[in-house]
Parts: sequence; structure tokens; C-alpha cells
Amino acid sequence: MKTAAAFALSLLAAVPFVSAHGYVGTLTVDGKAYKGNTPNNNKIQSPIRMISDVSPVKGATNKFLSCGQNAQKAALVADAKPGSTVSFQWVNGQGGNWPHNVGPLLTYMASCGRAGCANFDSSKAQWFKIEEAGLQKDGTWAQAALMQGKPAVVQLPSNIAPGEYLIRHEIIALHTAMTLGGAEFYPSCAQLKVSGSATGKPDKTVSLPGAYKDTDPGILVDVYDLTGAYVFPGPAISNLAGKTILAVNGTQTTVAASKAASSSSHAASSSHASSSTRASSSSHAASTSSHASASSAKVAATASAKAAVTTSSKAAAATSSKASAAPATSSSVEYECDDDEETTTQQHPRSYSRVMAAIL
Ligand SMILES: [Cu+2]
Repeated sequence: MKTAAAFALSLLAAVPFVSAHGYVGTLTVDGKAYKGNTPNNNKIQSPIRMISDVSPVKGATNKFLSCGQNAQKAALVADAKPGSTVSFQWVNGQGGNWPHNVGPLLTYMASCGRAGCANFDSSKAQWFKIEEAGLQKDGTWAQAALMQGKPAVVQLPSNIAPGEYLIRHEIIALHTAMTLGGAEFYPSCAQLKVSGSATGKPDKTVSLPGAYKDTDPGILVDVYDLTGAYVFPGPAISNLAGKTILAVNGTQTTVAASKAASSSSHAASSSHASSSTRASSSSHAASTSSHASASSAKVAATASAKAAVTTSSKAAAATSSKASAAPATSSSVEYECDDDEETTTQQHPRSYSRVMAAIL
């Protein structure tokens, strides 16, 4: 299973570092796209609550944990219905791909009450979690798809009662989460109006901030030395559950290519830090591993291409089912990193093995 291990590594490292941090550039509800405002630049009417800064919310008790940095009430409310497909296209500060690939994605909702979302204060929100996605069966984090430019896609609960809701999509970037306070929270809220006549209400709700602690095992965690399944922070998924549809959007192609690439080498390594143009980004260095991606030139020739397709189908199937919402389970299969050629500055080879062993 060397190839599976290598495959996981290559996916983690497949996309070069672009720019730190980011925001939700586009929200799509059942195919209707709504642009978001760039931070602190309120030019367009949007259902996405604009933030003031792309940088992460730090600290589990930070007041901006609810909807992001100084989030402002939004002008629009997007129409939705029970079971709607909602996607969040996260972008970096320049509009390019999301720059991080380690850590979970979580989605919460909260009723805006009778008065609706237009003036609803998110610090009063009573949140329920509708889905979460962490480590995938292929060894990558759900967040890695965002780094490849894909949106995070979720389905609203099929039985959710009508009314206006905030939907809160959250990325937690864990590349520096091995130290207290190192986790990066990126919450984003959008305003939805759910139609229909369903009657579902959440049994339990939480406050954000409130539901997380900086010492939670899913927040203070060395993902490069993970010894068991990843433990999501916050409450369990609500009785009013939605679904994760993360990998539906073209993952198969990407996965196959990446796996093929990985079989040829771990290559270059330059890592986030050295490829970044921002001196200040050193805190990102640990993010994507120094096990950098292989050159795409080698991809086509590899014998594992066929196997890659098979695996990617399985991965996609698993991800599109409930499997993606469940913590990964360990198996007895042994994995090791494929440290064969061209590898230069791997920082976490052993740790990666352990991550993979824990999740595959
Ligand atoms: Cu960042």
C-alpha cells in the first residue's frame, strides 16, 4: 500500500502555496450563485456576511468565531428549501485558491427568528451542526479539495422548518495547531430563507464562541502525529442533519492524477515557506508538508494510473455518502511513506506515516 500512502502525501502537497488566508468568494444555492464582497469592501449586495480581514480568527473564545472577522449583516437573503445544495467557494485574498489543506470543514445553521436575518446579531445565534468533514478515506483532509479550487458542498437538512437562517461554514486550518492557540478558524455566515412546510427543529443548540475550547482534541492537535481518529470540535451533528457532498465536483480526475504522480516521486519539497513570497507566512510553513508534489510530467507514464482511477472512484463514492461525516477508522493495514527519490527536506515523514496509518 505504498502507493496509497504516497498518494495521500501528494494530494496534501499538490498545490503550491499562493496567499495566506481567505474568505467565501461565492455562495451557490441550488445552482444560483451569489458573489461575496472582498473583505472590507462592500460593493455588491450579497447574502454573505462580509468580513473585514482575511486573516484567521484565533482563539476559541474570540467573539468573531461566530461569523468571522468583524462580520457585517448582509443585504440579501438567499432562497433555499429543505435539502437544498449549498456550496461555498473559498478563495484566498487575491481570489485564487484557498491556501490551506489540513483540517476539517464544518457547517452549522441557526434560526434568525421571526424578524429574519437582516438585523440578526450572530452573537445571539443558537447553532446546530448539520455536517462536518475531516480526514477522507484517501488520507487527505476534506479541506484539500478547497486548495484545489473546489467548493465545499453541503446539503441542507431535508426536514428543516421554513424560516430565515444563518448558515455558517467553517474551515479550521490545523497546520500550526500543535501549539495552544495555533488553530486557525475561518467562519463565514450567509443568510438563507428556507421555504417549504417541513417541521424539523434542532433538539440542541450551542453558542459560538462557547462550544469550542482551545484545548479540545480537535483544536489543540498535532495533525502530523495523529495517533487516532480526528475528533471534531463542537457538538455532535444535530438531529436536523444535512449531508456532506464534498467530492462530487470533479475529484476523481484530480485524485487519479495525483496518485499517479505520487508513484513517481515525492519530489521537491520546497514547502509552503520557501515558495511563499510573504515573509510573514512562516506560520504556514508546516501546512502542506515538505513532501511536495511530483512533477506532472511523470504522471502519465506511471503504471499505477489505472489503479488510481479505481481508488478514486471508491474515494468519491465514500465521500459522497455518509462516510465522510464519520470519523475515520483505523485498520490493520500498514503504511509507510515512499521515501525513494528526489526527496530533500521532508519535515514529517514519520508523522505522516502515522497519520496515514490512523486513517486508512
Ligand atoms: Cu491562512
